[in-house]
Amino acid sequence: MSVGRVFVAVTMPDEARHAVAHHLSEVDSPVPGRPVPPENWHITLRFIGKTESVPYEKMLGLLDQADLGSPFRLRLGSLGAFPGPKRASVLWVGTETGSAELCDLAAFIEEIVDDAGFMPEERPFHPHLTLARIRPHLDVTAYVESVPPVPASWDVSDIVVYRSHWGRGPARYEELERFELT
Ligand code: 2AM
Repeated sequence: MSVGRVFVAVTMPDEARHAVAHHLSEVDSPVPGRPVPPENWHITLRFIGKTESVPYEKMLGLLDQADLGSPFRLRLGSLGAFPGPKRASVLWVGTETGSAELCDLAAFIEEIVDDAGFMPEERPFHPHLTLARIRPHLDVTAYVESVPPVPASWDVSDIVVYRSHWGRGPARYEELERFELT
């Protein structure tokens, strides 16, 4: 049985969403491309994609037993773009503090996901919060350079397994499970 399209992410409190939204609203030009609505902002640790229930349940069991490490402080930082600001398809905000912890967490979750039977992720992990998706690609160098580092921080004390629902308009992310960092 299919569980749907699944990913594991770090979420953020509403105050941090407001802080980022307010910061961006003070910039002279609008966010380029198709902005992700603030309620959908998150930092993906592992995108899994279409998922069957057997490896999914195994992954949940492994996450439940795992020591995910201690809570840590995350501070957002400067803007950037994939594959690069000159030809951007994804505009993001990076992390100033907590990057190493996010990388450790992503590597740990990768092991769990692989043990559960999913295909390994080949692409390197870059912690980022996607602000906009851009089609066709645009040069966002001027925009990225015009935005001062984002003054938002919060304590990461859990990770969330989401299911994404696509239709008309923005995606909807449904929280399926939450696992605490202790
Ligand atoms: P992104 O923010 O960099 O686009 C839900 O779609 C989350 O999974 C998004 O945060 C997205 O990252 C991430 N993701 C990673 N690989 C993906 C893929 N191939 N298709 C869709 N989303 C992907």
